[in-house]
Amino acid sequence: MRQELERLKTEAIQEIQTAGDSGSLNEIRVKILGKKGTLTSILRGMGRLAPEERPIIGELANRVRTELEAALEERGKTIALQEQNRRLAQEELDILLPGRKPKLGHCHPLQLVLEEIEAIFLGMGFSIAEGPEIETDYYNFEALNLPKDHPARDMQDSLYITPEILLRTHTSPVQVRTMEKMYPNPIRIIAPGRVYRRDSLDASHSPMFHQIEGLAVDEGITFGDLKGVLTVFVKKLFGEDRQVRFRPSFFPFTEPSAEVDVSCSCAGKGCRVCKGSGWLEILGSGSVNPAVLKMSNYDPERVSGFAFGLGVERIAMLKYGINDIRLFYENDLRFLAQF
Ligand code: 2NM
Repeated sequence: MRQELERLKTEAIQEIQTAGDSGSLNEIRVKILGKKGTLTSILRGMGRLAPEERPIIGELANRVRTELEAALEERGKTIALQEQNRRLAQEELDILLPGRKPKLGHCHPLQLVLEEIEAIFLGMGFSIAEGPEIETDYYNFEALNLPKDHPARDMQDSLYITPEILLRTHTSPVQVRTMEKMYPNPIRIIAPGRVYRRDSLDASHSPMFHQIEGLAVDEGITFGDLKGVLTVFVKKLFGEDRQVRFRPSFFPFTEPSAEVDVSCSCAGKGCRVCKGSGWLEILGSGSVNPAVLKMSNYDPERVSGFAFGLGVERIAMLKYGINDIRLFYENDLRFLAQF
């Protein structure tokens, strides 16, 4: 039995030291030390030994078990290290690989156009004025020479909250409020902001859109000042090579009134945007109607003024070749990321 144990030890150590991976090492452990293993089956023969031999063989068997366990542990460590080295060599982790760049946010196209227009007028000495989006009938219509029975204030076109309160249909009420506040001083302001009309959303209409209106009031202001300021504005916005055209028109709050066109980028050859006319309509304007000045306390015999209004969406659509106003409000990044 002593010999059997010694042979088992020699053979097992040999086997352990040649085991190539953790799987086969574990198989060896089970084969020798397991419940049905070689060592266990040898010890089962202890009963046949003489009583004085049992403690000696018992002690030897324990030593063999301890040595084999130590050999298994040692080989296990070596194999684990080898396996880790093999894995690391295969993985090829490139720690110098650049990271993924996060996408930077940027301005909405309407904000870009709004800021561009504001910068041009600030450069000509105008200030920015703001006012409420919920207005009274007086500021939105009455003070702008649009009395109750005027066809231009058709209930069908405005969003009323009560018979006297509505969502502003233009930013002109801001200019009326500024005239009240500034009287009797001269005024040079632009009023940007949201305005509301009772329209259904389609490719060219939205119930909410953005306007910028301008107002200058002072002694000696002429229609020539209006033409000069708006010509500079249009050329700065669309390019010095573009032509500007003033076309007679009518607004209740200005007299005389003019619509302003810019020459189309097709240079008159005719395209879909200008519908072959060679001109794009971009704003309305005029000399402030003396009745409007009078309602805000200014004396039309002492001062005069000019005013204008434009739609920010319309300008942005012309500038960037956008054919559907709804694109501004859908927050589709495939659209927004292009500006
Ligand atoms: C326009 C066209 C022409 C305008 C007039 C006034 C005010 F308050 F001075 F009377 N504000 N805005 C005006 C004039 C607006 O929009 C197409």
